[in-house]
Amino acid sequence: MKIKASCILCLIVLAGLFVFCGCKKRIQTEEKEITPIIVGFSQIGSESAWRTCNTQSMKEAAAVEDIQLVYANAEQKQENQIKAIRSFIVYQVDVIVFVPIVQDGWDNVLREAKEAGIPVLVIDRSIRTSDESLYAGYLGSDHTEEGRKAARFLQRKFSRVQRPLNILEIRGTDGSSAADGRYEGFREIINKDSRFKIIHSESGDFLRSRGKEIVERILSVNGKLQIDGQPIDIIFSHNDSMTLGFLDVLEEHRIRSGKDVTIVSVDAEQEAINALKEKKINCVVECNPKLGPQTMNLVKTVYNKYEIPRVTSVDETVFTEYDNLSAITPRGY
Ligand code: GYE
Repeated sequence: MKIKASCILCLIVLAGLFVFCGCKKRIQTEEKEITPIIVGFSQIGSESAWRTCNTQSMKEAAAVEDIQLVYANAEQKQENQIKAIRSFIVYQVDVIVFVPIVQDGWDNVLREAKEAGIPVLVIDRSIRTSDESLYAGYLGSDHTEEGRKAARFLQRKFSRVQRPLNILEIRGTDGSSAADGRYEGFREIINKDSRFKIIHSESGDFLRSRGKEIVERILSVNGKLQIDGQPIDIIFSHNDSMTLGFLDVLEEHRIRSGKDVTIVSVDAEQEAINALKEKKINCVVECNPKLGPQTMNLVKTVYNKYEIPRVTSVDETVFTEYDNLSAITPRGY
């Protein structure tokens, strides 16, 4: 008999919840027993180091706050996330937190959560809905601004250059707010400057392997880092995993990344910061994965039936080749 992987995942989530709810921990205090808050957390998967750090931050922050986190890994599939959210509703968790893999397609399941009276927090990636009352609030980065920051660095770097500058863009997961925001913000600035031309844009799904494959293919088809005879001057990659995937490929072809080709990446994981220090990357736009502590604060607020802001933002910076890089504190992932 053929059992679908998604069914197995659902069963695991349900079984986990069953065991979990059955042994819901009670904390004794001097006056009374406190039942911990139960949070159902639907995570996208583990496509990047950023994501692994994000999951870890959530688990650690929940443990610090004595919040019981029921974690479901959707293995990069929206349908698995919808199933996980439905199981959280069945088991009446107190709060649902989820990272939407893509922006659209959540209204039905969110309506079910609302009817069940369970508040929902959207974190990291945002959603598109016609009914904002379907979730309590969003916590995460401004991905459009990250795209703008990447473009502003290029304007600064090439402020005295008059020749045309060709860009290869490697996008993250299409339909996700992270990739769509970076795509739009980048163009908003770049398109106003006639020197810059995006000659090729392709999705690498935020995966290290795909970043590598895309650049390998361009090199094997064209023999050089060029497309249809046009040299690639700049690579804008939507995350560090994809960037780190192609850095070695460039080296193998004796292309000096950071010199022969300018590299702009997003996230700021330690390995990318090291490459920035070695001048193999020119700019890294920070995107902070450590959302756990802020998420748990919002969880407690909505659990206690207080309102939270529609959007809670995260502090982020940009690291460039012009900065004092020795001052960067260890990234922790
Ligand atoms: O940039 C990438 C991850 O959603 C902001 O997802 C996040 C992105 C992050 O896989 O590395």
